[in-house]
Amino acid sequence: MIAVHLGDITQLEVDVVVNAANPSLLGGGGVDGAIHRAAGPELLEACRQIGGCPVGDVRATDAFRLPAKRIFHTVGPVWRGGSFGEPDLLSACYKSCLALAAREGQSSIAFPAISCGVYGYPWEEAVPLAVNVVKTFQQGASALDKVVFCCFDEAVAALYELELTME
Ligand code: AR6
Repeated sequence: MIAVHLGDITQLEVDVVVNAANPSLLGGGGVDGAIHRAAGPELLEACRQIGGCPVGDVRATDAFRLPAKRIFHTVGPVWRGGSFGEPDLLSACYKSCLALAAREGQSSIAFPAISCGVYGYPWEEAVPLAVNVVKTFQQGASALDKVVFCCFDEAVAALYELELTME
């Protein structure tokens, strides 16, 4: 199933919480800052040991003080107008998180609206892209039976709901 949740991703009781990180993995503002604050300082140490992550890829850590089991740190593209490969890179974020969750045998995952804050990706474009990638992934077999789109903004949540009702 695919669900939409309006609220704070750090509170969700899912197997995997996805973080919208930057290539250093050393924390920042937005959802990244909220996840680091809620998980505690051990998260920064775990991220430091990983040593970074390219745009479109994912790195996993424990979730420390979050109710989740794992945090998947993915790095979305910075929006530069849309003709610099941004859609492919944003798709790659969702795909790499879903594939890793499947490899780990996780059954639930929550995504924030990757790149839609500081990185400036228009959410009107990012939301349909995210929904399409997840729907396509769910046509294959995996243990992942719940995907949550978690957002802070009612308009973004409403667009997710709308996209989910469309074929
Ligand atoms: N729960 C759910 N969604 C949230 C939360 C939360 N606690 N906090 C923010 N959002 P952003 P980006 C939403 O800026 O655009 C960081 O500094 C927010 O409303 O967090 O990928 C990193 O270190 C927005 O819709 O991520 C990078 O440098 C969405 O999460 C950079 O920001 C993503 O906004 C990444 O920028």
